Amino acid sequence: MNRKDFFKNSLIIGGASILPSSSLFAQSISEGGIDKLVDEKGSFIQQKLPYDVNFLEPNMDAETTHLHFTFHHGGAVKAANKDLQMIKKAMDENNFESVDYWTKKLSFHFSSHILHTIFWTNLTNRKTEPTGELLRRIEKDFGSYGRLQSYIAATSKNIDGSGWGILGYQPYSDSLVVLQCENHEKLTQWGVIPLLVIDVWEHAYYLKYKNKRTDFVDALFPIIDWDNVAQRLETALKIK
Ligand code: MN3
Repeated sequence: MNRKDFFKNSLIIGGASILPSSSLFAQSISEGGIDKLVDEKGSFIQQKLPYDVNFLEPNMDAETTHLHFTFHHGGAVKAANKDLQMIKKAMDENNFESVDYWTKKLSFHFSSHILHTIFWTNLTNRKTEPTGELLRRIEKDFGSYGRLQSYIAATSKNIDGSGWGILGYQPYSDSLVVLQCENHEKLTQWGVIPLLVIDVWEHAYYLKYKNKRTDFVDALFPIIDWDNVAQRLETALKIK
């Protein structure tokens, strides 16, 4: 290879290393961002909270943020690793008697890990609003930003038991959708990529808001980081 070809090939390799658009999701979850949920060995890991525990005061109090992140999110990560080990053990020992139990648990715990990770990045202490492509799609799919807010608020407040209100991008219909997720993993539509998630498990609000889930959901709207939601949509559209 002569010098000219060498540089030409290097350029192609260099270009490839920037990653085609289909790999943007892989890039965002692998390069040290908070969405990196798994280490090189395939074990689940929890990144640091992207801000101090008092960053979301007064809407979300420091003690709740600390307990929620450390014990509820952190506990799900530990449990997901155990589920994974138990599935591996069952396969190694060729004993599938209780593998369905661990498979269900893994779905529950890993979904918790995914949603909590997104949840922390969806919140901020400054006022933001949807703009650009996100706003255009909100208006196309829900009529207006106000109508989406009403829709996702009602969906979140009225979940039976524990769960999440979710705004996601559905690639199969190329549209934004609202989901009412029970626990961490139920009532999804296959393929949906979560963009904005609202945790309405009691552990998210009981210290400050007691039994008033409605007040908590209303208090979350002013601290939603719509810039983060917009970035997540941009990535989701590139994956598609
Ligand atoms: Mn939670």
